[in-house]
Amino acid sequence: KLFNVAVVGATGAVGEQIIRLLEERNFPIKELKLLSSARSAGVKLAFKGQEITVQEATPESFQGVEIALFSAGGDVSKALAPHAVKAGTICIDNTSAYRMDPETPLVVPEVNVDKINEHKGIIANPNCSTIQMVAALKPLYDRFGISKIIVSTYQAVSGAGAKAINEMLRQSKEVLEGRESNPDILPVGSLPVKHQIAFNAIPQIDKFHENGFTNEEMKMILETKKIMGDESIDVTATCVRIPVVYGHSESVYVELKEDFDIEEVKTLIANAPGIVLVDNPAEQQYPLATDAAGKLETFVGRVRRDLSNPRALNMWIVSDNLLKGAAWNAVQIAEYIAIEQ
Ligand code: 11C
Repeated sequence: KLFNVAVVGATGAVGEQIIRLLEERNFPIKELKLLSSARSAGVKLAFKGQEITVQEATPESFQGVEIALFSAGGDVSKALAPHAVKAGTICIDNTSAYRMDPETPLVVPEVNVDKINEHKGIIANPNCSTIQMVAALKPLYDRFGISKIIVSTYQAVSGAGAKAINEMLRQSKEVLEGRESNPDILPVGSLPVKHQIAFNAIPQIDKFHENGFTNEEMKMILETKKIMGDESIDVTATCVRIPVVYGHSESVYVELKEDFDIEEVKTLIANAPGIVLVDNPAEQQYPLATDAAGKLETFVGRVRRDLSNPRALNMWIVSDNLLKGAAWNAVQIAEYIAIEQ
């Protein structure tokens, strides 16, 4: 069966990757509709040797569309996804708009693919830093159970969009040339205070909640429990922006519920779907953002038993935040829907 597919946010960093993956994976498409804000409408984008003109996304855009992939920001999803659902479209939403809605499945196919069929029109794609962590921890959860996760992230500027990439590159040049650098976007475009990202580490991704955690940290905490389907897992997170373009890295401490053999843990990780174990300290081999960039998999290394808690592990998890963290996870969900129909 071939599908009428729409990409909402087609000209954005994630939209661009979605279109490339739909082409590379030879997704069964009858017609591809590319949608964006009025500002980007009229732009022509290539798909399988054809030029497709981007149209403005409106509530009427979804007539006849069977699958829509949204990545144009939470406000656009909130405004348009209900119209798409009314038109009979299955929406895969890359934004945070519906993730914690109890009616909406939050899916990482390697973890909870069975939830896809419970959708009521919308399937939410989790936050990038959450996806790679739960994908890597799932085999350990299934075998030993997990009681606690402490994660610190080292997140790429591409997570904050193309403008943040440009800002980091511009500032790096300014600093190297001894000029003053004027932060403009990071840490949060809509907040008044800005910080230099070049040659720096900023412990703020998204706005602060009253509890002292940032929104990115709260996403990691709440989404992990929902995807794993286990509210009893204690999760705490510190999310940090670093001057890397593509690929989020994470230092993860995880307490298991049962005793484990470290070699079995490594084997479980190495055999898990979508995960590559890169763990050879003798040869200085471990996951690097520069190696993960452009790849679909999640890379895990530095796997070691904790020294103070023998039931705990430490590890390093890296993945391309625009691919497994966004576009690829969404296209994977679309592939499951296509197979089911
Ligand atoms: C970042 N994780 O790296 C964010 C970007 O909820 O989908 C993704 C925001 C989201 O800044």
